[in-house]
Amino acid sequence: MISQFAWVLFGAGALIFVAVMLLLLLSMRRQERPVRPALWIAGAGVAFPVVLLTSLLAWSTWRSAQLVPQSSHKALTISVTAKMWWWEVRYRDPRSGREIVTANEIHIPVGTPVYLGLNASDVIHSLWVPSLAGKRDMIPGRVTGLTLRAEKPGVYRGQCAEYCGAQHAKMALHVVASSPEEFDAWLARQALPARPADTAVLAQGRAAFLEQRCQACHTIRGVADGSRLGPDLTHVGSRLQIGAGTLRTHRGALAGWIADPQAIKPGVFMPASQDLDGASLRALAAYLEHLK
Ligand code: HEC
Ligand SMILES: [Cu+2]
Repeated sequence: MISQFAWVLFGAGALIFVAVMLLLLLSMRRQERPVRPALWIAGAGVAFPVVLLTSLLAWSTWRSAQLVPQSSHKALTISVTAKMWWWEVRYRDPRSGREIVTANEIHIPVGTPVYLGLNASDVIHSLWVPSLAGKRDMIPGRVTGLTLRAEKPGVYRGQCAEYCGAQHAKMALHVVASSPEEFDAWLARQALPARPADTAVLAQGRAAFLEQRCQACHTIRGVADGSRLGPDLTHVGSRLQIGAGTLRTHRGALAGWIADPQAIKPGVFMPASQDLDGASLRALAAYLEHLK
């Protein structure tokens, strides 16, 4: 639709340009005046542009009103909050009505329109998933919206498209489109509290999480609820990447991130845990990886 727009406006502009050039050529070759100047000015100088520009304006206004059918009506609604430098994603659990919070990954069912309510909590960001939709700014204190629809299952990468500080480049996200059944199963798993730590190593990892006071910023539902300064980690092991599209989720990446997030995303609002001993760090990484 946007390309149709561009072509119509470009075509009309090109026609006018060619016509003016032809008239210019004619006027240079002929000396006598075939039309009275007053008529010429009123006709070609006033009436012609008024009629043409008004109709183009009317047409483009009418078309742009159809451009974004922004409605949450009957569509699945997901809210996305942009933060420096990650994305908080919230769903409403259809069973319990409770909120499900995740990060940096938007799961959607294919073939249905999905309405994203967009907001930002610090500076202006912009959501851009090039394969699915245009950009939409995310502005603190204001809710904007964007309707997405994926026709094919797959993983679509998105990126913050409005400069928002040091780690703007490492503020990516993934839209995961799957069949409605798979989506429902995913949502049901996300609604569950964190998996229990049922081995000695996992229990050691969970203990390290609490000892290091990670819960000051992170929630693991069922373990430590509350803070939302950092991404919800209840199901962090199920996500494709950590650090907003920076590292693939696996034990090694988690350990590296926890030991020194500043080396991976300098300036990030998470302190390094350099006083963790090796065994506890490994256990903590294993514990987080197991939170599927
Ligand atoms: C001062 C707040 C704060 C503390 C304390 C903190 N974090 Fe974080 N953490 C963050 C923020 C903010 C992010 C998001 C960074 C980004 O991607 O830009 C983050 C990201 C993460 C991620 C990646 C999550 C994802 O989905 O991308 C993991 C894993 C993590 N933290 C684990 C921990 C662990 C384990 C501890 C304790 C040793 C800890 N954090 C302590 C603020 C904190
Ligand atoms: Cu940005």
